[in-house]
Amino acid sequence: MSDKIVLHHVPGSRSLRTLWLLSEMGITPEIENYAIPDGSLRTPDFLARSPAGRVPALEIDGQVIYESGAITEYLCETRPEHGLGRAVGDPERVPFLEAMHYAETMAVLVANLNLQWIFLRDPSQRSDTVVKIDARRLAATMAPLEKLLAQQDWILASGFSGADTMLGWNFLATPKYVRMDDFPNLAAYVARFSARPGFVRAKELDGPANFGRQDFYSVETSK
Ligand SMILES: N[C@@H](CCC(=O)N[C@@H](CS)C(=O)NCC(=O)O)C(=O)O
Repeated sequence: MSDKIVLHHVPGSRSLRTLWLLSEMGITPEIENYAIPDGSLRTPDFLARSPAGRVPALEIDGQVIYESGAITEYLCETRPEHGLGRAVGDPERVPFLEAMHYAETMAVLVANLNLQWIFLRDPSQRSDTVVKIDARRLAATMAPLEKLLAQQDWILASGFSGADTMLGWNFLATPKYVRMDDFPNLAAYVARFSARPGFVRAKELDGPANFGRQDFYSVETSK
């Protein structure tokens, strides 16, 4: 079995969740970079690794895994010495699993907003109604986490875990669409995880994001 670990990655995208988790474990993968608009995620070679042409895909332990949540669970379960997962029977098992999936409840809203604001070739096709609704729905998913993080530093009360690498990445993306001033606990959480050596290392390896150059997108500011 090959020891090589290869992360198929788009800088700034959900594959940063995986890069960050690996960095927290002290693992530096080989990185294969792609870009969303240039068709590189739709080649037969890449589709053989990730059937919908999405990142992350991780080559590890002689197989390829796609879906950031599945990768997070796999890495935490197969490398328990890092203490970043919560196994069956752990009192935090349910909140851990909820975080894996809640992260995507939020991230699909970000993806829809990215599509509307950044990836549509013809901006006149953007729907003001849809982007307003999706930004409101995204803020609504942030509200319970804002409350939670008033009481604790990390997503799980017992400490930093894979739940943070899954959910934390979302708050690097949400400021494009939701004003973080309304979410001071989430802003403090971002500052807290940004200071972690594992995150700093992941950002060094990540490279500059190659999409979405504007800081904030809203119907009001685009008029
Ligand atoms: N649920 C998947 C979503 C993966 C996903 O959509 N990744 C985006 C980047 S953030 C992507 O590859 N987009 C390319 C595309 O939509 O063509 C996961 O969590 O891994």
